[in-house]
Amino acid sequence: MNKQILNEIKKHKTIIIHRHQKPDGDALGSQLGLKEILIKKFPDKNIIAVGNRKEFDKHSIKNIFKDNFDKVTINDYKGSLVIVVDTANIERIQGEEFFRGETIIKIDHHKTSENFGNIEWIESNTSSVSEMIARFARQSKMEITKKAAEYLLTGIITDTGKFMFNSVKAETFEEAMYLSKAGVKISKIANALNDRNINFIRLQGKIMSDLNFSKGVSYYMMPKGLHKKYSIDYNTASSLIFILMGFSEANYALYATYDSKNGHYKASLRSRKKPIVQIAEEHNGGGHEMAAGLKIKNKKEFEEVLSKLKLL
Ligand SMILES: [Mn+2]
Repeated sequence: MNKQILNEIKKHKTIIIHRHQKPDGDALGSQLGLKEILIKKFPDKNIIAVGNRKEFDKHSIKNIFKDNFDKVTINDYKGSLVIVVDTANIERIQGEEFFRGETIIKIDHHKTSENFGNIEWIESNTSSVSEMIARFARQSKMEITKKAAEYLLTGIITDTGKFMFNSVKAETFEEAMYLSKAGVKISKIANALNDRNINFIRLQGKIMSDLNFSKGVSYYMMPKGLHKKYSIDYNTASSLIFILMGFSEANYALYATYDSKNGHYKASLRSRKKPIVQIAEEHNGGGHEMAAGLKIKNKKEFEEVLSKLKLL
């Protein structure tokens, strides 16, 4: 797979890298890390990263990923290679012109998947796409600059819950070791990710005291607009499921916040026991075996998902 991808990279003058909307550390880490590595190896190529900083300017990862994104025109796509990272389905791709690429490569680690690439490299057992990119660069003997290493390591750290998730293997540490040898300061990443204000802590406290717990399932449906009372933006508010899994009796968690832009509840599922991805798939979602996302219409559907979890 490495060789095939490297050949495509060599063949194309313009390489356009896409990732998913509302990016997390892994989406940005793999996108911008790959861009850095390719610029270093192929200085004459036109390497473009699609997106904008607005998508994550309220998220602590903005402290790590400081690059501006590139302007891209329809002309750029002519004869180009498009690489889409960390994105399982077309709907989630940031940048709707991606399909105009001459060749499309998908690099992903999600379990649920929709085919859209001419070449698809999917490792659903690997911790992060950042880990895949690090291995690809290392095995292809491409130099990983300090900046690229910092990006990729941030991707690995965020997608593995700081090396605590099931997806962490010896290979994850192996790549982390190579990346840290490039001179990355772990404390810099830690400080950047710990950028939390008092409002954020207070909202966490509210969720901790109001969450429900029964039969091993921890669950919470945030009242519409509650996060605004704490001056916390929607994207941050919708990412707090870790609070529900923050105690040992919680085998499963279901967390939902109202997405007023799209008119539905955005929900997350987590498990410490049995896979839950199939439940997410039954409710307009998908993801990983033990961590998945879904869309829920109303309270009734929330209760439906909840009863499925309690029956596991
Ligand atoms: Mn990922």
